Amino acid sequence: MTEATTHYGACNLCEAICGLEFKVQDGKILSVRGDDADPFSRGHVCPKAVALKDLHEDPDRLRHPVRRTASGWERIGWDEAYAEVARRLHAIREQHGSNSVASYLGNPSVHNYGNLTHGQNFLGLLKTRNRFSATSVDQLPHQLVAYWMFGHQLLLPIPDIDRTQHFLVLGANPMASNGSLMTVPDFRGRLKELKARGGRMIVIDPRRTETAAVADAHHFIRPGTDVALLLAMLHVLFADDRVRLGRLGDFTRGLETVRQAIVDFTPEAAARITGIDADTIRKLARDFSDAPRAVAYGRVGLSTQAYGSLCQWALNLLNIVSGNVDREGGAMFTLPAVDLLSGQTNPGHFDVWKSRVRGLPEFGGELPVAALAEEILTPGDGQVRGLVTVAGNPVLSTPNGRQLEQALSQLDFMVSIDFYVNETTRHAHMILPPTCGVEHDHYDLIFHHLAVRNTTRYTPALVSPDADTRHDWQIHNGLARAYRAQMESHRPESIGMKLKKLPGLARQSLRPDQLIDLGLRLGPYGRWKRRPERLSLRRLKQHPHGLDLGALQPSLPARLFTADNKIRCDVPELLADLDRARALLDEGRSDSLRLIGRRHLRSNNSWMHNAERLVKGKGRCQLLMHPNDAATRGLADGARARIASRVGELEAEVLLTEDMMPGVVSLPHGWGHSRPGVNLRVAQAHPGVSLNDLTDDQFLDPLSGNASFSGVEVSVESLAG
Ligand SMILES: Nc1nc2c(c(=O)[nH]1)N[C@H]1C(S)=C(S)[C@@H](COP(=O)(O)OP(=O)(O)OC[C@H]3O[C@@H](n4cnc5c(=O)[nH]c(N)nc54)[C@H](O)[C@@H]3O)O[C@H]1N2
Ligand SMILES: Nc1nc2c(c(=O)[nH]1)N[C@H]1C(S)=C(S)[C@@H](COP(=O)(O)OP(=O)(O)OC[C@H]3O[C@@H](n4cnc5c(=O)[nH]c(N)nc54)[C@H](O)[C@@H]3O)O[C@H]1N2
Ligand code: SF4
Ligand SMILES: [Mo]
Repeated sequence: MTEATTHYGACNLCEAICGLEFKVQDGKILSVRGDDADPFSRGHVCPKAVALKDLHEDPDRLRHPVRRTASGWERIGWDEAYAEVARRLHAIREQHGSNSVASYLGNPSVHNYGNLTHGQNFLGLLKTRNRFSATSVDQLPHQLVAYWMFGHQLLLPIPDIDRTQHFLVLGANPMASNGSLMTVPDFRGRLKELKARGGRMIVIDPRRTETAAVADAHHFIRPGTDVALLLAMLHVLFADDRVRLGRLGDFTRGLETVRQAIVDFTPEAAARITGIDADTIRKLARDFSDAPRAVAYGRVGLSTQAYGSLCQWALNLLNIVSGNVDREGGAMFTLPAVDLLSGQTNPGHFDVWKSRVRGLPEFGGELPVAALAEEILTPGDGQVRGLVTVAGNPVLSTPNGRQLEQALSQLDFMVSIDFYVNETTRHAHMILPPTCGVEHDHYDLIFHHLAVRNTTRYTPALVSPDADTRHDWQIHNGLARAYRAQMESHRPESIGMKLKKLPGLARQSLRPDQLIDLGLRLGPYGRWKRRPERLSLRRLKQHPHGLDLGALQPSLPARLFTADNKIRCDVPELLADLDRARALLDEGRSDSLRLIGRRHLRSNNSWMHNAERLVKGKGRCQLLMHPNDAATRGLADGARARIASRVGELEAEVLLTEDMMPGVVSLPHGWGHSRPGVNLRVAQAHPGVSLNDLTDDQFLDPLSGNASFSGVEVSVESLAG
């Protein structure tokens, strides 16, 4: 037995990227705790961190490639697996055209940098228009609006929470989620500091959430009506002559057009549908405008709704009109050590092609995932027959999961890069398991871009991988090699073509950490920029707790990517979409029950329910409902109810609480593990039901194609009666 050793690294489970301290002995993780010396997370952790150990030890985790056979999953070798995937997908493409193979990238692909650096090596060869990801059930409106207003889909405004005095939060619950598009380890601690310096937090949410509970004020809002609230607040700022652009005035255009376009969005009109009275709306606007430093922030509850893009636009406008963009304590932009915005990344493009069946627009080369099932189920030229999924579980996480499940079962060939046989991957013909979080090194390519301070940190692998697993990036490279061999055997390439492809191939031969080293050296704090930090990977490794690069700094207009280097407020697509929001004002309030989701600190989307320590105790998949709504339906606390929507129905226990707005019910997503063929023994013992068996693949933000999870119309009835 060797002595226990201590190691440091960042947790890659959620966007907070907390620093962790691990004790390891003989390849076994003895303990996991917060790293007090991490200058960013300051020792913060949540209960999920220890699940990194559970994940590593999980007997249900796949540790070698498997092929589905009539009698179950059969172990195969890697080379055989790569060759078969390449042969099957290539054959489908040869016969049915390039769009007949689709791909879906799930959320953890962003939390594991090898997927970002190497993911396109194979997927890029497929040259399909049918590319999907979790983006379109999440932050697509943020990226689309950033592309339109600031010129780049990744130039996202981040709340400067450490210096603001007024934090307006819509549709986010950072006390449970630990923050999103706002990498903010220790949210609770930072909020305490905000309050200690006299700042305030105001929360707008149809549920009195964990975050609302610690806010200075909370207002219920009818799901899906935030667009009216935000535009009415803007209306007030215009009407009161409170536009204070400050230095933004030099590089902001189109505000006058906006002012004229939103004149109908009065506080009175908004009050009718939001459930927030007109005086409160005026006060919300004036308090925001009076604060010396303020920032409005909206996340999943604001983007996954039928007006998601308009909401993100109106939110940015509120920050702009009050002079709070690119200013201390407002909405700022990061300057990360590996800067994806300088050169290599796609700033975005919109509606260059459309989905075949419904005509939904692409954004940045991806189509909305709500269209995936119909692309598989609808016959015709370009029908999807092959699918590659990477780190995703769309059966549980995209709208109308039952329909998608049916579609997956009809595919000619499906391969999943994943270490679990879950509700999605059980449909695959082959599963290729990558290493888990503690077995590979890591650098947060994305989350340093979204952080409330400029920081950088490299995480070495903690333990050696199992002999027969591969890193995600190695799997992508293995598939790329095999696929290229297939292409070559069908259509040999000329020497000239081969020479042309050399630079790409050279890039593929580098490991992720070598690419990060290059990115650090070339980056804004890099060795090659002659910066005092002189960052390279070697230098960064001398800081095992990470390196703080300072508070966010004003960076506009230089950092803008728009053609005229100005912030664009009068985006034609968004102005045109206002007609739809006006129709909402005219509709008035509907009396039907509206469904929303929720997150729990001990859960992480669909995939961490196989860790006993996270799921034990009372189940968490209940329907939350206001007592008045329950009384009219004859439902007592704890009763079982049938919940039905246009697309499906399910049964759940109801939990009565005044924390719900009357007329709104809530069910968490990511549950529903009782489907046959799943191999997650702990999760199957706590299965719950899937919220996305009720959400609707036809209910979207039609402008972006993002799923609308908030405000799905449902009926709830007692099962007893
Ligand atoms: N109704 C409703 N639906 C929602 C949401 C909601 O609020 N309400 N939220 C949406 C949001 S924000 C998101 S991001 C999506 C998430 O949706 P998805 O990304 O589709 O689902 P996850 O549950 O994150 O699935 C993660 C999968 O990745 C695998 N995995 C984990 N780590 C790795 C790794 O390192 N490599 C590989 N190859 N695989 C790995 C896991 O085993 C699991 O199968 O769900 C969305 N769905
Ligand atoms: N513990 C845990 N942490 C997570 C995750 C997890 O599953 N579990 N998932 C991670 C991922 S992928 C993401 S994207 C982030 C998400 O991070 P958040 O956006 O902070 O997470 P949610 O809890 O979904 O917060 C959305 C809030 O919007 C509210 N809401 C719903 N509809 C509306 C509406 O119409 N208007 C308004 N104003 N509010 C509405 C909901 O009640 C909810 O409180 O969390 C990440 N962190
Ligand atoms: S808050 Fe997120 S990053 Fe921090 S320990 Fe929990 S899961 Fe990991
Ligand atoms: Mo997400």
